[in-house]
Amino acid sequence: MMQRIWVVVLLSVLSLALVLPARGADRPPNIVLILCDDLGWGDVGFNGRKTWDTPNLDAFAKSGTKFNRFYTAAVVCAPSRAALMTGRYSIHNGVVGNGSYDLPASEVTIAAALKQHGYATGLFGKWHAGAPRPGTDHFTHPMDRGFDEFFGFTSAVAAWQKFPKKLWNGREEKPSQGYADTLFTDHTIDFINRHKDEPFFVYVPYITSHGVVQAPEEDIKKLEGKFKEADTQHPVNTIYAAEVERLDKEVARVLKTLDDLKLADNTIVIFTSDHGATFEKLSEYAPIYHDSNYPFRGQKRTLWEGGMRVPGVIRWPGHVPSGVESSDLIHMCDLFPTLLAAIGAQPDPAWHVDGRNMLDVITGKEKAPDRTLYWEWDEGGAKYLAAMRGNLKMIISGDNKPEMYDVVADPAERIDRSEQYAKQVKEMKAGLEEWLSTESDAAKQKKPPKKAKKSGPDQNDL
Ligand SMILES: [Ca+2]
Repeated sequence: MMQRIWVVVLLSVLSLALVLPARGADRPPNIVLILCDDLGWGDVGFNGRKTWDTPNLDAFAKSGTKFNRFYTAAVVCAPSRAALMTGRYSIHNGVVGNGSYDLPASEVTIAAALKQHGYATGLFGKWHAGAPRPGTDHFTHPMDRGFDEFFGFTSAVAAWQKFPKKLWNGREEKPSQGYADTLFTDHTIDFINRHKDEPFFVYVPYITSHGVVQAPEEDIKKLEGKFKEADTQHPVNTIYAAEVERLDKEVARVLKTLDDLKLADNTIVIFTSDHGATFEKLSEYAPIYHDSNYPFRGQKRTLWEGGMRVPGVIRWPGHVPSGVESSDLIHMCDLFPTLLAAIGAQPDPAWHVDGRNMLDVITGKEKAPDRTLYWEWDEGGAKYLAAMRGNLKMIISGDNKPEMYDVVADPAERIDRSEQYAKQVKEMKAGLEEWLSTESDAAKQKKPPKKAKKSGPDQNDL
């Protein structure tokens, strides 16, 4: 009898050991998710930028793994952010464009999921996960979507301003003074300080380098005369560079806070962008001058690599290898299940998360699984479809026939190999059609396009 009791006790201890994640730390890791806005692949030193400096980001990239094939889920703000928040493809979560209605209430965000596991959650920056729903003139509030705290923008158009006159602070919009990204960092630091003794998730969607080209004077001054300018009174190329240098300093402040509080070793930090740089008028064409998506073809609102491949770094000391570059294919939707796996949890099957748990991939234990990923972009007259498997990407732009590129050998997508890979084109096309047939009712319910106005924000600039 005594022996049986001991066996039961031993088994209980063993099963408890299996349930508890093996981390060496006495609590699950904190998560800091930094998302930039329209920041191009080539805008950062760790991806080859030499005409301005991002020393802190470069050091950060070396302290973790730099993912060279990190793909966004969508090529404008709202659907990219909605997919990041839900781990679901746009055609499933309903936010397929900036003109789509806000993220449906039935969708579960990563913040809400982490909250279920005892995380304090904060968002400091730009929310923007769709347009206001019919009968309302306001956006879904992040504090209704799993965030305990919020400071920043809900609206995309308001977030064009780098020196906003007002910002949301919790449930209230209040007068604001100062550079938005600096204010977001201030609030992030304050949040981390207040929650240092419990697991926290902080989402920091900075607004660099989207919107009106503006930067703090000291950062512009430092770069004065460095770039050719059409208008020396309004040197947009210099200001754009200054924005990114300022971003570098803001990220450094967040990282320093983790160091000072001795939290860095138990914190996962992710740095990425919502999609590639824009070559449109709102940015005053500075990203064209700087070739911000170099070496890729295309820009925001296209499914060329310049629209969808984004800077991607993950740091988690002792877990994610440091000083390493990875060619594993990571999709933005993977972050949701991967982060849950990192805390020893998993998404509820009822949430139908599309992303894959890539914990063993980001920790360098396994190579990325063989799978085909899909993209759709259809808004404002532009239409693209894409599928990707390994090095091969099939793209259908507008009514053109499918093209096939080896995006590793030919990252600028210049050599169409659709004839050479005719079999794969056929397979990917069939896969795409099957994928598109899974479109949700929410995704089909698009907001009617606004009539063109002579002045005021243009939908195409969001
Ligand atoms: Ca954006």
